[in-house]
Formats: sequence, C-alpha cells, structure tokens
Amino acid sequence: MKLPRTALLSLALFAAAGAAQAAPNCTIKLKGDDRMQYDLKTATVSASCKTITIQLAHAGKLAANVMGHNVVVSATPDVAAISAAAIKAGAAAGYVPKGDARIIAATPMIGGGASTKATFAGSKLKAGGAYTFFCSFPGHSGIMKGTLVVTK
Ligand SMILES: [Cu+2]
Repeated sequence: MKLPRTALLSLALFAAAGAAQAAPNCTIKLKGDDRMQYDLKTATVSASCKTITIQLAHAGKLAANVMGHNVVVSATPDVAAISAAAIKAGAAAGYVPKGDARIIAATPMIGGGASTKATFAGSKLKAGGAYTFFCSFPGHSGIMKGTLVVTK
C-alpha cells in the first residue's frame, strides 16, 4: 500500500508530539552563586510527574552561614509570609519553618561548593497555578526567586 506524502508527514508529526508528551519534565535544576542569584528565572515541570526532583548546586565559595542557599517551592502569594517565618525559624532550622503547610517542598540550606536535592509529588501542584521557587535565607528571596510554570 502506498500512502500519500501528506499522510506520512502527519503520521510523523503525530509520533513526535506523542514522544514529547511521554516525557514531561520532572526536574528543577538550579545553580546558586555568591552574588545571591539563581541561574534561572523560570523553570517548568509537569503536575503529572509522580515525583519532581529539585536539584541545587551552589557554585560559589562562601559558607552557608553567610551565603547559604536553598530552594523552597510555594504558591506565589505565600512567598513573603514564608520568608518572614523562615527568619524566625532561624539558622538551626536551615531557615525553613517546620511543618509549614504553605511550603510545598524545600531543600536543605547549603554553602559554596555543595549540592543538594529534594523531591515532592507532582500531585501537589496544579497545572496553570501560580508558583514560585525561592531561597529562604534571610534577605535572599527578594531577588533569588523565579517562576515555576506547571504544565498538565
Ligand atoms: Cu540564598
């Protein structure tokens, strides 16, 4: 059987779209540095991921007590309140308030040269929702933050 050229082309496109859907992005990969910045302003993950992994590498040299970085994920309207609670929680708690239901995920706080990660269920996110990833070290969340785009 001989298929018309257009039919073959649409079959190829269909296969390509299927492959893209079969592999949703389930990793948030960030780098932090001594200038108090992440390398990304936006990351995209899928709510369909069974597990989402946050990977953070601190490319700087400064210690965790002066230039510590972590990655906290929350709904965007909660960022300011969580940042305030993080300062109260203090260094011993890694500047992450324990048992705070507004925190969807948080990595440990690390210093220069270190890397860390955390995982959470994609089902904690809603596609199209407003989410932010940020560093909860005191004073960092003002600029050390980005948009977490959530797809289906
Ligand atoms: Cu930081």
